[in-house]
Amino acid sequence: MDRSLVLLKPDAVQRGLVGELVSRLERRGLKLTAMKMLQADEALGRRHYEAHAGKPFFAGLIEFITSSPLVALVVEGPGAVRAVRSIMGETSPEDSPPGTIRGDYALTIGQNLIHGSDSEESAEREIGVFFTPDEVLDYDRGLDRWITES
Ligand code: DAT
Ligand code: MG
Repeated sequence: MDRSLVLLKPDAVQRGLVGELVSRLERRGLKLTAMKMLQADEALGRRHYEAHAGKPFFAGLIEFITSSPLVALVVEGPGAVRAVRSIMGETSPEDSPPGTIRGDYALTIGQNLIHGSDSEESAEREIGVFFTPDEVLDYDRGLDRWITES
C-alpha cells in the first residue's frame, strides 16, 4: 500500500493545529500507521532535507525544523503521496487555494505548517529517517471497505 511521511512542523505544534491537521488527513480516508512527537536535532533535520542542501534557504529551513518539537506521522492509502500533497496545497501558501492546509492556515513559505513526501521513493527514504520498521504498525481498519475498492 502507498505511504507518505508527514511532518506537522514546529509552527503547527506551537499554534495548536496538530489535531486539526491530523483530522484532515483522517477525514480524507488515510490510515495513520505511525505517529510520534519529537525534537529534531540538526543532524536529523539535515538528513530529512538532504535534497535541499546548498540551496539559499537551507540554513533557515534547518533552523526552523529544529526550533521546537514536531509531530511525525506515516499515513497509508491508495495514492497516499498525491493525496497528502493535495491536502497540503502548494509549497508557497500564497499559491495555495482555500481548502488546503497551507491555503487555510499559512501565509509564508518558511512557516508552511506541514511536510508531505513528494514521491513514493522519497516517502520510503523519509519514513526511514523518522521511524524504525517496528514503529510503523500493520493493522486492519474495518471501515477500509467503505473507503478503498479492493
Ligand atoms: P514542500 O514542503 O512543498 O515539499 P520543498 O520540498 O520544495 O517544498 O521545500 C521544502 C521546504 O523548504 C518548504 O516546505 C519550505 C522551504 N522552502 C522551499 N522553497 C523555499 C524558498 N524559496 N524560500 C524559503 N523557504 C523555502
Ligand atoms: Mg518537499
